[in-house]
Amino acid sequence: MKIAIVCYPTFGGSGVVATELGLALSRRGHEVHFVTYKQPVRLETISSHIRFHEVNVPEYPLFHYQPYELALSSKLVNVVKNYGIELLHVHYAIPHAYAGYMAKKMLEEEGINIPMVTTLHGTDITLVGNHPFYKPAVTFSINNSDLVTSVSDSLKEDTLKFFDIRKEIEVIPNFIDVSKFEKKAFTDCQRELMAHDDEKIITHVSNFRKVKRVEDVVKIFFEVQKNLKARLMMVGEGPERVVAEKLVRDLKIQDRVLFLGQSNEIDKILCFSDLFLLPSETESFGLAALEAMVQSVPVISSNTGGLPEVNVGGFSGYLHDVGDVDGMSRSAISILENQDKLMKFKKQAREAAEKFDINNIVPMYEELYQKALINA
Ligand code: GMT
Repeated sequence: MKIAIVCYPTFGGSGVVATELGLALSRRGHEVHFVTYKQPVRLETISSHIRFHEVNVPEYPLFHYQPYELALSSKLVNVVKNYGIELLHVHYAIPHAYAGYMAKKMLEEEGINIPMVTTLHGTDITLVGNHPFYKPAVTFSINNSDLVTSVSDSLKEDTLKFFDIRKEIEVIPNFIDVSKFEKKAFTDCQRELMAHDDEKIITHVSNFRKVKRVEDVVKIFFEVQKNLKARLMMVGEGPERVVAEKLVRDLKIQDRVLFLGQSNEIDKILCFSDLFLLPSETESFGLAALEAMVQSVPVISSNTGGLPEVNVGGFSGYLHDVGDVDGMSRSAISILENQDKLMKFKKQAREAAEKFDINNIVPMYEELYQKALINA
């Protein structure tokens, strides 16, 4: 099948999922065309089955805001026509579902009927899409997609709660390539560069937005390091990084906390981590938690949104109410201070991640595409 995937190319979870899906589909013989404004960060391999089409928005003095949706929908029309694309798969409703719908309509004028699948990822529904500025357009583009998926049951419920949706929403969870982590391929894990043998390594990875509650991460770590020797790795970039850095200085724990910025080596960092913290305000799925779990890193998270569908309480880690820093600190200490318990949770975290193996999930998308083509 020839599929065009529209996604954000940056470090966000939706872009990562879209890119990994495209790569997996190409390995299964499909031809995948990525259409976005920059080469997606995880799109390292270009092959005859993978193409990248850059969307350019020329500057013009009249434009206060660059009309990206217009450029994207025009690009989609050209890519569909020039490469014989059979299906559009747009990730993140804003503005991709809207632009995809416009492309679909323009193509219809030329006698080309192309089905569009929209995958909802989280903030496009819970934080941004729900805003009155966007809500009518988001509702319209979801209702006018041929098929709609969400990455968790919780996100499906939120979508039905916040929007007037007439469409069926199919839940297809995010996934991970378990085989990639089968053997400890990272012999160069180099834990010793980061911490001494008697220190535990705690990690947080995010885009450092308010919703991630990075101050809670620092506060939890502050409590943990009072009880045992530990270091905190803060990975990612975003507006809340300065806030977290200030708190670290105020608490005088600079020598134990490392801010690593955006990294292409997340696998390597997780490889030597003992515990992962994700105390988010809301999280439709929590791909970062799954990426930790597959590397046998237990997770302390909030119990919000789709997180309980990923992090199994008392098994792969612990979940607490949003903002319950004391509870999260106690759970973190209870895992880290007891080596047997840590080993047990590490094994269990990996076990819980296996349910989301890529080989279980990608065929669900293929089936959905077939359904879309039949109904088109
Ligand atoms: O976490 C973010 O703010 C980025 C956002 C995105 O679109 O990249 O992440 C959302 O989609 C991910 C992939 O499906 C999910 O794993 C994240 O939980 C979700 N983020 C939120 O719901 C806050």
